[in-house]
Amino acid sequence: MGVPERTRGTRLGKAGKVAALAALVALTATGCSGEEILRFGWPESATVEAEKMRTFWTWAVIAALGVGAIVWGLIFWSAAFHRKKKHSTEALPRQFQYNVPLELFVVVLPVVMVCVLFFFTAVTEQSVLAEEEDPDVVVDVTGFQWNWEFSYPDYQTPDGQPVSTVGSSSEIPLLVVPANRVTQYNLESTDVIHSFWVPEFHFKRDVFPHPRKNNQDESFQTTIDKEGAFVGRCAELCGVYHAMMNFEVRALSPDKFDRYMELRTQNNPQTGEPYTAAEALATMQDEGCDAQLCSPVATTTSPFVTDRTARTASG
Ligand SMILES: [Cu+2]
Repeated sequence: MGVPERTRGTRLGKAGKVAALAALVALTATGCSGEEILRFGWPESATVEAEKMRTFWTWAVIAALGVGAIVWGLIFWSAAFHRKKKHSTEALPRQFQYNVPLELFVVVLPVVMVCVLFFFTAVTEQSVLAEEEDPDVVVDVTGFQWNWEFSYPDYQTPDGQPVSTVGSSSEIPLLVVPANRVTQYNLESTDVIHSFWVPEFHFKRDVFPHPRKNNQDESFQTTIDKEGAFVGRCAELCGVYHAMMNFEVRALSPDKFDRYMELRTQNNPQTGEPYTAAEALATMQDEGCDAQLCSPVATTTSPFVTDRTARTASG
C-alpha cells in the first residue's frame, strides 16, 4: 500500500523546490567568483610561497569533497533504500560484521589517504621552507621590546654603517624589499621571544634571543609576487606594548628598490646625514613614484597612541 501516489508526487515536488531554492541561495547569496570558489576560503596572499600552500589547500579540499561525496552518497543510499520496511518482521537488517575483506578495506583505504595527504604536505612544506644559496636581498630583522629594526648588511651608508630602519613609538618601521626577487630574513631578538608575522605571507616565525637552542632556524626566504604594502605584526606576547610592535613591508619593483637603496646609501644634501627610509621614499614620490606605494609613512597601520593621561573616564 504505502503513501498514495498523488501525495508522494507532491512531496517529491516540494522537496525538489526546496533543494532548488537552497542551491540558488547558495550560488547567489555568497557572491563568490569562480576563482574565489577554488580558493575554498583561503585568504589572498602576497608571496609565491603562500601560493604553493594555496594550491595544496585547493587539492586537499577537492580530495576531501571527493571523500565527502562518497560518504554522503552512502548515507543517502542507506537512508533512502534500506529503511525498515513497513511490514517487515525482521528486528535488524542484514549484518556484516567479521567480513575480513571489508574490514581490511576500511582500514587500508584511510591509511592510504593519510599517506597521500602527508606526502603532499611534506613536499609543500619543503618547497615553502627551501632557501636559495644566493638570495637577492638579505635583511637582518631585530625584534626588541617593543619595536623592530631592519638592516641590510649588503648596503652601506657613506659612514660605513649598514642601511637600517628602526621604528619608534611615533613611527612605524618600513621594511622595503623588492617584489619578484628572493628576500632572506635573518631573525634575532635582543631580549625576549618575539615573532615575525606578515599575515599576507601566510607565514610567521619566532624571533629568539641568542644563544640559540634546539637547532632553531632563524632565517627564511620569500618572493613577494606584487608591489604593495603589507602589515606586519609581532605574534608572540612579549610584554606590555606587544600589541604596538607593528611594521609594514613595502614591496617595490626591482627598479624602484634599486633607486631606494641608491638614496639610502647616500647622504641627504638637506640634512648632511644618510637618507632615512621616509626621506628616500618622499624623494621617490617627488620623482613620480605613486603616492601610496612610496608613502613615507606606513599605510597599513599607524602608531598606537600611548598617551593615556589626556583621556577621561568618559572617553
Ligand atoms: Cu614582540
